[in-house]
Amino acid sequence: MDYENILVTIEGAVGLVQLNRPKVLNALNGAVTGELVRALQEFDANDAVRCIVIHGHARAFSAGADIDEMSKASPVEMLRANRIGHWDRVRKIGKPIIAAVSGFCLGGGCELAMTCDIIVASETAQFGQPEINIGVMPGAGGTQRLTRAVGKSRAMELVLTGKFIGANEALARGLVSRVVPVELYLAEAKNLAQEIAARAPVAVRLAKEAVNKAYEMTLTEGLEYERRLFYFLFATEDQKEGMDAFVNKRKAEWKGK
Ligand code: CO8
Repeated sequence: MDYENILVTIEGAVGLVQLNRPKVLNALNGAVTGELVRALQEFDANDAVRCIVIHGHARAFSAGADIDEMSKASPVEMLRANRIGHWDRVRKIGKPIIAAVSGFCLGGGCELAMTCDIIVASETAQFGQPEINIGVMPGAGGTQRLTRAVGKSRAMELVLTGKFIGANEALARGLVSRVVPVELYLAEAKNLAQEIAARAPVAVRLAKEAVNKAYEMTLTEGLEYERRLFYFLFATEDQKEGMDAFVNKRKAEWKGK
């Protein structure tokens, strides 16, 4: 795998992608986003990988889209490059993705983290949508996902002023699932990923899908959708195995089918 802007490794059943442009705080240019999507799609197709972690460095998860690269772009160039289309591809990855966030997590970086399924943050993490300060606005989901996460009033304040919130406020408002000291955030995310990776793979994939549907469906539609996926899981060998293992007080051996 020939990547220049990210580092890709596999530990156990966890695929790791590190954004690797530390000098510019992991600013997301076209090359990074293209490589990131390719790595995620390769992990999604690799049966040995059951959960994915995206991280940056202690100082920055990512400070957002690469402003240098965008600064002279015309609308037609933006449309043709369709960088934001990459985010749709991240959203379509079937395996769970954890964002391990430390330091700056801003603009497109915050939008990337919010596109992931779980955010584990270090105490130093700062989240924000500062696009307003450079004459634009969030374009890759910030107005929608941040609003759903923290509520309209606080999201409006953050989007309209470009100010950041810290890890503890992000935790209190449900934007992140846990906050740990900076020296532990990556290990914490990896441990959580290993825990998820140890669960029945098809059930994990469908459970992720169902939780994400909660943002897109009415309650009645969502409940029906969930019920169909639940019934479907009774067609898997892992359902038989999981329940038999429970009844016979032994550890389940998942087959992923
Ligand atoms: N793009 C390009 N370079 C950046 C970016 C960025 N987003 N952020 C930081 N850098 C560079 C700086 O230019 C600097 O480079 P150099 O050393 O060559 O001067 C280096 O990173 C270090 O940055 P600072 O010296 O500024 O470090 P500070 O600690 O003083 O400040 C900040 C850190 C507060 C994070 C500051 O760098 C900053 O405000 N950065 C810009 C944040 C921002 O506005 N982000 C939003 C960008 S727009 C966006 O994300 C739109 C998304 C839409 C779709 C996404 C598709 C991919």
